[in-house]
Amino acid sequence: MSVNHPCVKDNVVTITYMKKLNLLLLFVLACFCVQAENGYDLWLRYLPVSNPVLLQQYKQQLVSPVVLGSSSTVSVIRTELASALKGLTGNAYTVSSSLTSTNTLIIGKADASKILSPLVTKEELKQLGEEGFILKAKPGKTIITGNTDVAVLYGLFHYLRLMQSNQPITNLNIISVPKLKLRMLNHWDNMNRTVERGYAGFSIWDWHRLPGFIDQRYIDYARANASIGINAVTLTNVNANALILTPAYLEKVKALADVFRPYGIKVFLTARFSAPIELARLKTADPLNEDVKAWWNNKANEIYSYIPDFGGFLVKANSEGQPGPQDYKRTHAEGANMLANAVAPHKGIVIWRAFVYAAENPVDRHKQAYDDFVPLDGKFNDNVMVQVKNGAIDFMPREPFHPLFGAMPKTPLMMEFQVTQEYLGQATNWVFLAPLFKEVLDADTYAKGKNSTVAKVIDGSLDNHALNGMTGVANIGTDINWCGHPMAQANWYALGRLAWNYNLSSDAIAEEWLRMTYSNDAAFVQSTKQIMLRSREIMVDYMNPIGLHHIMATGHHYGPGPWVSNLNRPEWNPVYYHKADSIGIGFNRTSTGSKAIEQYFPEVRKQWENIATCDEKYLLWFHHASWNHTMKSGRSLWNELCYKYNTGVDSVKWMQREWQKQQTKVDAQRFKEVSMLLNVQLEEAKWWRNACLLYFQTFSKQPIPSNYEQPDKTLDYYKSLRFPFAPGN
Ligand code: BDP
Repeated sequence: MSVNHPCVKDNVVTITYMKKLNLLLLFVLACFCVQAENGYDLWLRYLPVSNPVLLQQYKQQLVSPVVLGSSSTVSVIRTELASALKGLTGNAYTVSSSLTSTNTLIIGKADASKILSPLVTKEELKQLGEEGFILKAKPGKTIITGNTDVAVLYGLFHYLRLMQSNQPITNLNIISVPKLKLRMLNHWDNMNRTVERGYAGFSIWDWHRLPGFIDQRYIDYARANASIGINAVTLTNVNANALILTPAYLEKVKALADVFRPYGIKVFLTARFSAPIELARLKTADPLNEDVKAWWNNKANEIYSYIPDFGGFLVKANSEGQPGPQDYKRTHAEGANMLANAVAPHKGIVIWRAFVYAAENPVDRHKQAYDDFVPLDGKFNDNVMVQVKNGAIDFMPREPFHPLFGAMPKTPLMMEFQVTQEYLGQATNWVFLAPLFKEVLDADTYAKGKNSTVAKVIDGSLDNHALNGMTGVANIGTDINWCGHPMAQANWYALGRLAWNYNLSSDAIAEEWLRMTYSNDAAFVQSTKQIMLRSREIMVDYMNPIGLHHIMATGHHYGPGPWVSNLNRPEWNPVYYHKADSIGIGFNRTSTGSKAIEQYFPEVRKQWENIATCDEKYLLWFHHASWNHTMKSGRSLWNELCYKYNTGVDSVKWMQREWQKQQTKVDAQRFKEVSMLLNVQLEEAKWWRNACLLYFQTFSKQPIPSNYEQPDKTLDYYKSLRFPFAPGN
């Protein structure tokens, strides 16, 4: 339910009053249905509560709501509350702004009224910080409060979530404080509105019509983010264009920042390191050059004159052809600190990416970021965070956690996940990513003994860092349902929820998302949740089982391409990663191979370094295993590969069967869309299986066991497939 719908005009003038009314009603209903079922409303649908007992309970509590205070955020709270209550209960509530003794729902900052303060203790308020909230039931009333208006907005969304997912709202006593301070989305949006690795249409930033035209989408985007606690966004691609830093574009960025501010969202920009050369014709972008420093200082001042609460810069430097400090023989720290000095007077920060690897460097790509960054630990300014991808290669369907986590105790490390499914089926496959995110966050680095999880590294608790955060590369575009695949919205949702509280289970996240986005029907939720929870493992099976990785086709990364070996940079070729030969398959990263395993702490190393005991999820990640290597199942490696690929395909068939059972529970449009996409997913799973097994068979020289479906095309056929216009590339 977008809050500011364009209103429906009565254009039926010649018919009788009753007919007119009926028609109008139908028209409004039709509009509502179309609007409601195309996915645009995300998890903020606010559909009528169908359980009469609950509805009665809710109505009792909602008799007389009041929202205290006055700010742009308070206005947002009022509008959201009124719209949600109307949707959920069917009643139009008047949300008052002054407190009376009869108010049953009191919403506002703790200092907004003398009445609110005594209802919560000083200790509780202290615990909340700036963004935490309290939902508390007192005799005859419920309060939603926090120390800031934005905290109250978060509290409201939590309260609405309870109703949307049919939870009781009596006797509430909830204190919720975010685990991470920066909860972010990185848009890889180009200024021409294409989206790098975007599979949901074009960029939602309509640069050409900004700043004059404010698309309703910006507002609904901000609402959606606030509802899951996301409080920061970078608008532009990490492969940056310096033009975003020019006055004409800063005006546009300001317009977006103004829209987002009431929702508690700060704007960041990506900074192209060579901008002083490109925009001001300086001869150099050397971070130690005085003119360069002055240029960035002035640029920062200029940006803050437009956007006083500008978050800062996100930088990809000396990676995949991007300019950076190493072009001038300076370190990443010297580059980051120069920019950090420019934004420091304004309380801005610099987020410097650790995703670096160089074509000239013959060392295993897995090791390069660690080699570059660990020596710089302690050399970054206080307002710099280093942003590390979850794994050392690149957002694979499964990767061991990045060895940098735990290895730079003096530097706040920020987590970078990829929400857009570049390597995970793009917009045709249904894959719920919370289990992937959780697997990484829960992994133990052993940096300070047992229970030094990645989550504790990034929340700053392991090493006492004030700055901390987590980001996701956004999967959002102009598609009516925002994310391409109707089920991909769940990944945006999961990113926000886990950044708020990484202790939430994948199960809980899937359940709340399904209830709000689809239906509270218990049987539907149960079955569909199972599909979601298994979906990532299913994809690993038919795409990259047993630790295989980066065997996608070139460039667009759509579909299999394990045979690719002709790209300029060795580490861009899939053959670099699987190393299949007549003896076996897999990348030896142990002490007899690239030694990448030595970048992990000894307790972690122990889990993986012995081929006989290595967790088989990572077997081919760390070992070159022989085709006849005996797996824990008793099968040979070759037979296990055949088994995994076929299990993956069979499991997609299971997903289809389970989904078909939901037909009566789901609206027609989304049911059909998901059904069609599952058909595509099955075809793609078979394609992956057939192409990979046929190709690896040229090395193993063993048959695909006859109990499995045999490939119906030749390897040459799969090799010949081309997708020149695949999206996101
Ligand atoms: C890779 C993407 C590429 C990005 C790069 C990055 O294929 O488009 O620019 O990551 O994160 O996964 O910088």
